[in-house]
Parts: sequence; C-alpha cells; structure tokens
Amino acid sequence: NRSTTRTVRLLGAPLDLGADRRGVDIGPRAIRYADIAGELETAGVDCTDFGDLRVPRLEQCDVPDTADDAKYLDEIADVTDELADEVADAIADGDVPIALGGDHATAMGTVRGAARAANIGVLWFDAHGDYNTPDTSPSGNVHGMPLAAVTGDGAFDGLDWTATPTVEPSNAVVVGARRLDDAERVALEESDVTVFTMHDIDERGITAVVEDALDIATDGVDGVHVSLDLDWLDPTVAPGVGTPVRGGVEYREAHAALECVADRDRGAELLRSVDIVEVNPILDRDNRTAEVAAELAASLLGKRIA
Ligand code: NNH
Ligand code: MN
Ligand code: MN
Ligand code: MN
Repeated sequence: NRSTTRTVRLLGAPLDLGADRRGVDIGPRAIRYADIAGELETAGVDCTDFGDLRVPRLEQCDVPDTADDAKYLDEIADVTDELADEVADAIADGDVPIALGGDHATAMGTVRGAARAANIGVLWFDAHGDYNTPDTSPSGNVHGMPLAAVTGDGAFDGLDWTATPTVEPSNAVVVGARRLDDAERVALEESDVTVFTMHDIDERGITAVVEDALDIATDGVDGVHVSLDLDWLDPTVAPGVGTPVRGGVEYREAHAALECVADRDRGAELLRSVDIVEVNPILDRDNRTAEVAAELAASLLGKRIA
C-alpha cells in the first residue's frame, strides 16, 4: 500500500539524437538545477535521483545519410531499451519514474518500460502529434515519431516492437496540438488516437478537455503515463525548446491540466510514469523553461497552493 507517500525516481535521459537543435542533452541538469527534487517534496512525495543514463555522444555516431528517414534510430533504440529497463525496475520497486529528457524520443523507453508492469494509456501534452513514422517524417527526426512507435501504428524498419501496440491507440490522447505535418495529420485521422487541439482548449477550457482526455486514456486500463513536452506551453512561458510553436497553453492552464490528472490519480494510483522532455537550456532564458518543468512536475504529483 503506497497511499501515504509515493516516491518519485528521477531518471536523467540526456538523449539528443532525436532532434536537430543541439542542447537538449543538458535538459536533465537544468531541470535538477531548477530544483525539481525540492518542488516534488513540496508536493508531499519523496524523491530519489538515479542519475543519468549513458547516451552516446552525437559526435561519436556515424553521420546519418541526408536521405536517412529515421536518423540515429539504432542508437536511440539502444538507449531507450535501457531506459525501459530502468523504468520497469522503478515501477517494480513501487516508485513513480520521471524520465528527464532529452528529446521526446525518450518516451520510446519510458512508455515501454511502464507497459511491462500494467496496461496503460498515455496523455501526450505537446504542440506536435509525434505521430510520424520513418515513411512520413519530413525531417527524419525520431523525436517526431514516439507516439506512433508506442501505439504500434508505425512501420519502423528493424524495430520489431513497433509492429504491435505497447499502448492501444484508443488509449492514447494528444492534448494541445497546434502543428501537425500533412501526412501525420492523415495518419492520426485514420488512427484511433484522440487529438485535442488548442482550438478545443480555447472553446471548452483546459479542465474540460483534460477530463475528457483522462476518460479516454484510462478507459479499460490500470494506469496512465504522462508525457510532457515543454513545447506544449506557449513560447512566452517556455522559450527553451527546439521547436517552439506560438499559441500554446499558458502557465496557469498547464498547472490546471496537471492538477486534473493529480486529482484523478489521488488514491487510485493511476499515474505510473512520466517524462519531461525537450527542455533546451541553450535556447532558454535564465533557466525559465526548466523551472516551469520542475513546477509542473509538482502539480502533477499533487501539489496544491491552497
Ligand atoms: N513534426 C516535426 C517532425 O516530425 C517536429 C516534431 N518536433 C517536436 N515534437 N518537438 O514534439 O520533425
Ligand atoms: Mn514531442
Ligand atoms: Mn513538441
Ligand atoms: Mn487560450
């Protein structure tokens, strides 16, 4: 029985092979310097830090062909295999793992590790759909593909686990989307993944949208994984990201959203695992984006102002 105090286990994932802009590998440090541990303690959870996963340096990898449709996929597969093991270990020990990215390819490890322990849904807070495959990606950047990879809708050559869903698409929900690539949009429409756009949030309000997202993600499963891409927020709030898109959620909306998740979680222990990704300190101002990330983690784990 873990109903009294939950323990969060921080897992640094300085993975930058999935994105073009350099600097996202410094994300885990920046989020630690923003005192995520202290923030989480104010939420009433214990926090342990297992340090950083080992990630090959980009300079040591073979330079990908310009025509490569999924750059560094082999290296990313190795790193995320290891992360999946770490996440599964954390859950087996009764902890809630929070992977600190790193780019969003990190989620290919976290989600897979969490799905070993239980059937889960995913809440994907992101400006993007991350539903490209090597066949549809305009960039070849794997951080634009993790949701397709874990819902098993993609064709990822040589990555056999992508052929079957780790998470059922009907339990996968994107919240806050405002930039989808053309082929990605078509693939999402043809899939059972639910997408709530910024338009939905503008029309209905953040809490109504997140309540619906929770209903869908948790339907018929035991738990939920929260994947938090900091570019979900408006760039005025979170400037330190590689692919900012104007028109994102405001600071207060982001907290309200994660508080909804925490409320649903309370006593039910739905929240199994988390990743906090795409914080790029090189592009940030005064570590603001990492600070927002740390504060949002506390809201997700149940912190209340009053
Ligand atoms: N959709 C674009 C691509 O596939 C951008 C993805 N970038 C993200 N996703 N940050 O969250 O390259
Ligand atoms: Mn993303
Ligand atoms: Mn994004
Ligand atoms: Mn708004």
